[in-house]
Amino acid sequence: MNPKPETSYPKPRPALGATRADFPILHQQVNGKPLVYFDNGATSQKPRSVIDALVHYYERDNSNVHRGLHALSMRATDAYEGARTRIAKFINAADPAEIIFTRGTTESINLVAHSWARAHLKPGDVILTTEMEHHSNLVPWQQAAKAAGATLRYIPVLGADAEGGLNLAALDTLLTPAVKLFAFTHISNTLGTINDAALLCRRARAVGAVTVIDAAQSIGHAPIDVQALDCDFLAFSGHKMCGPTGIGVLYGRRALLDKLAPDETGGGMVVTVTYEGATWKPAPERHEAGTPNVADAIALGAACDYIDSIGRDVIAAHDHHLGQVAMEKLSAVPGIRIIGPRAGQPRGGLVGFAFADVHAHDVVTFADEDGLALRGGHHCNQPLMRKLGLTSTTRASFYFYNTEQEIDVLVGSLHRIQKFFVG
Ligand code: C6P
Repeated sequence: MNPKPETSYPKPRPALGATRADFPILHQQVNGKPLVYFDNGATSQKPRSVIDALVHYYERDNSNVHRGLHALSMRATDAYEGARTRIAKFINAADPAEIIFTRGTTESINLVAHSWARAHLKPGDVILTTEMEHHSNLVPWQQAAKAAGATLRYIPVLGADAEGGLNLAALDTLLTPAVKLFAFTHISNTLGTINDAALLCRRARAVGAVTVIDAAQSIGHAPIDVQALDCDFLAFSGHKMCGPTGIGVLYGRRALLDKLAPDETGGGMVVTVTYEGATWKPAPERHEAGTPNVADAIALGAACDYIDSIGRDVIAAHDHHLGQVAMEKLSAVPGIRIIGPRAGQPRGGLVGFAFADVHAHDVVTFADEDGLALRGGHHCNQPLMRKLGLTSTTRASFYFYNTEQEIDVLVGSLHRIQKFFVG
């Protein structure tokens, strides 16, 4: 049995329901029923303060950054760089230059897979990852391994429903000095498993492997301190933490980022250009070619402020609480198979489940009639689905604005669906 992750949960705060007032989108009817938004794993909703930050920028400050000496350009540059500093604080990075703005988790991971892997991997080297990775933290490593003649290995998941999480005992044989890079998810988007990121980074460091944490599902859901985790890279998307789509972050240790060759080249990231060649600026500009996504970066800073006004430990406790309530109530639905950690075990705020006789797309379509927004499919986890003997699951994923009453709507809907299809 794996040791329990180093996670403790304070009591959930019932007043969190009051945050719903901050989210204009939540106050609507869908198919004549109050919207129950349980698709937060795919993308979170945006509070008024984040929407206002976007509007304010476009109404007052819109200009290109770094290149202008006029008032608007200087204001836009200050706000853009201010957002970088805010985000560095949000994950406790030692230096704002360690924050590279990208389009999201996928682009962040690809940046490392292209730039770091191209420079450091050789035939015989090993990239280690896990069997529970999203395609965005799997396919880039397959491509990098193929290009370098390296091998990609996977830490297995334990149990018929992957209820045992990662098989940490396998680390003893898999995590050898041949492993040059270890990429793993913090929270699984399909299982809800919370991996002990600090432990995994410690183990990787002992063999000299560089670590990449996919924090797509944990950012904005739990406190993240990159210095305490002692990771080399951490990737996340703004849209899953109350921020806009189209903006994300690659955190990297400054020493690594400054040595990394840029993946994209062009304006803004060069010091000198001649007809023969060019030289690169240090991080972060070195990795941000072209006009950046200024407005969304600024709004991501506003999302950090909003989330910290609630408290990420409070959000983690609420996620855990709703996860446990959902586990208990969904277990009573006839014919349901729940994947991921068992009741009582740590789990992120999501529950994935399947019915033997009802396809996930039918579940989602029927639930939509009840105002529920769920997600059905393979969740960009095809190899894991295959391993579990499934083609798809339905997923309900929560955030701090969700309530226990909404879980009752889900349970009622599932009973109705089960009765309709199975009788
Ligand atoms: N998961 C989900 O519904 P992007 O698309 O770049 O913002 O995030 C990619 C990604 C990477 N890793 C994990 C663990 C993720 O969950 C995601 C996005 C969404 O689960 C869309 S498939």
